[in-house]
Parts: sequence; structure tokens; C-alpha cells
Amino acid sequence: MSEEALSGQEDFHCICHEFARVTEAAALAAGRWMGKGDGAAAEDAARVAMHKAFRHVPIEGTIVVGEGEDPEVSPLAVGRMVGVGGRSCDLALIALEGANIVARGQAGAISALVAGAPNSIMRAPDMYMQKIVVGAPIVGKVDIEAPVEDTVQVIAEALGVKASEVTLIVLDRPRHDDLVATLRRAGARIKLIPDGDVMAGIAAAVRGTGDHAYIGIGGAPEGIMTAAAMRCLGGEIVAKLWPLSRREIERARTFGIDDIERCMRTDDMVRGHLVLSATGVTNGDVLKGVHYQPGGARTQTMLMCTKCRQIRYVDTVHDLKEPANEVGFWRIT
Ligand code: VTB
Repeated sequence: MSEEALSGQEDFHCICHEFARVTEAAALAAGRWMGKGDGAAAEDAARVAMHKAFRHVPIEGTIVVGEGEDPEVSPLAVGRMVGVGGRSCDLALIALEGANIVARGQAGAISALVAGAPNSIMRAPDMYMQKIVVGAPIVGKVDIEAPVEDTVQVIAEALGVKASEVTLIVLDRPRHDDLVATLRRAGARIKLIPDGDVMAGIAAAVRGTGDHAYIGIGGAPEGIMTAAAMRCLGGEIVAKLWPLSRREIERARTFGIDDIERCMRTDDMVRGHLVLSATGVTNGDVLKGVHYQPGGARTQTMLMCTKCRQIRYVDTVHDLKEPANEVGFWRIT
């Protein structure tokens, strides 16, 4: 199947909008769990809703980055097929990025998925990945092997600001204590986040958020999702897998990754035309979360499509009244 298959170049009828419904469904389900202290339940709800929503999408989608690695156990696991049939595509998905964020009612949880032509998305085991994510003005300038002090300097120069004016997002984890100390010595401003490094990367690449880069060690699946976002946004991820054991190195080999030390850039992780849909679950700097209103809910989705060459903010009011009215009455608040 050619790369055109996803968007059907012949008549240029792109189906990217279909994917927004899928992340919206997952976000609507997860949003109900905000602040309830149960991240696992929020995640389960998002997964069930996402899986159900795929029943209406005209694709033959193969999950290459998914929810778990055992297709027997999880319906959204790597290797499972979703969709009602149609165009063949690869999918990378995270039904709920930031389960603990939802559990605590904090900022920045999303539901996200990426679709591309077959073999356009890297298969990677569920392990850690060291990443630096930057926006367009800094593309090609950062190096994952460079000392972080130098990285801060490079970012500052590319943006035309002082090192003390650069804002970096870092996952709040003990493994980042040294990194944070070094960044502080370099003078940078730091935003520590509890979870959600896909959204952190997007925030760094989108203008107007005040965030300039995401740096640190997070999940590899999230890294691949971020690579897709960077392709759509014109930013860049530089990354390296971060195995914790010999077993993980061997597992990576079964995914065809022989050189675990390899430095990767965006194009090593994703290629060709891509669609990325991300819907806010809790309010964040880039996306609003699910808001409830009489008889329904409102969601905000960022739908990026390289084929359509569009980034759309899809603001959707969902009629959730039961039973559904034949003629809807809308009060958009
Ligand atoms: C990050 C973060 C995710 O996993 O990738 C993180 O962005 C990495 O794992 O939201 P640890 O939690 O072990 O640090 C998540 O937190 C999802 O679990």
C-alpha cells in the first residue's frame, strides 16, 4: 500500500478528521475520573472508549505503538488490528497520557494517536528513552550527547535570549535530580511536571506557551508519539533509548534495534505523511480539558495532518443526553 493510501491522494479525500472522534471518545471517558484518585480506572475507561470508537473508523489499522504488548490481554496492544476496514495504516496510540494527572486533577493530560502509512512509525519496546524536544527555531542545533549546559546555551542563542530566560520542561523524577541541578547551575528556568511528556514536547514546539524545550528520560512510546508531533509542527526530537537491563537490550534487538546507543532524530522514528490527534482531558497550556455542560460536554482537540498541511483546533460540543433528542437543542457556553 502506498503512502498515499492513508489520505487517498487520487481524489484527495483525507480521512484525518475521523481520528479526532477517537481521541475525543477516550478523553470524554477519562475526563469523568478527574480528581478521583484512581489513575488506573481513568486509563481503563479511556482504553475501552478508544477501542469502541475505532469501530467506526474506515481503516485497517495495525497498532505498532499501543497499550501493552500482549494482544491476548489488551485490545489496543501492539499487533492488534482496529477499524472497520478500508485504508491500511500504522497506528501509535496512548489512550490516556497522564493517568496520575487525571487522578489528581492536575494539568496537561491528553488522549493521543498517530496514524501513518504502513511502516511509517518505528516499532520500539516499552522502555525508557532519553529525549530533547525543541521547536522550529532550534531544529538541527541540539545534540543528545552534548553536555546539558551547552544545550541550554545553544537554545538561548537560537532564540536570541539569555540562558536565564530559557524555560525547560523536565519530568519530576528522582532520576532527573542531577539534570535539574545542572540546568539550575546553567541558569535555566525549569518547569517540573508530574507526567505527560508528549504534551510537554508539543508545548515546547508551539509558539506562545513560553516553554522552549523538553529534556529528560521518559517512555519510548511517548517519544515516538512526540516524533510524529514534531513532524507536524516543524520541531524536532533528538533521542536515545535508555535500557535499564541487559534483558531490555535484548528485547530491543527483537524489534530490530541492534545499536541501542544510536542517536535518533525525528525522521528516524517516523516518516511519510502523518495524522496526529490529541484531545485534552484536563486543562493544559495548549489544550483545554473536557468541560461538562448541561446535557453534554465540550472537548478541544489538536488535529495535525501533514497531507492536508493543516493544524486544526477542533472544538466539539458533544450531545450526551440520554435518550438522545431527535432534534438537538444547543446551548454553547
Ligand atoms: C513519561 C510520562 C508519561 O511515563 O513518559 C513517563 O510522559 C515515564 O515513565 O506520562 P515513569 O513514570 O516511570 O517515569 C508516564 O508517566 C506514563 O506512565
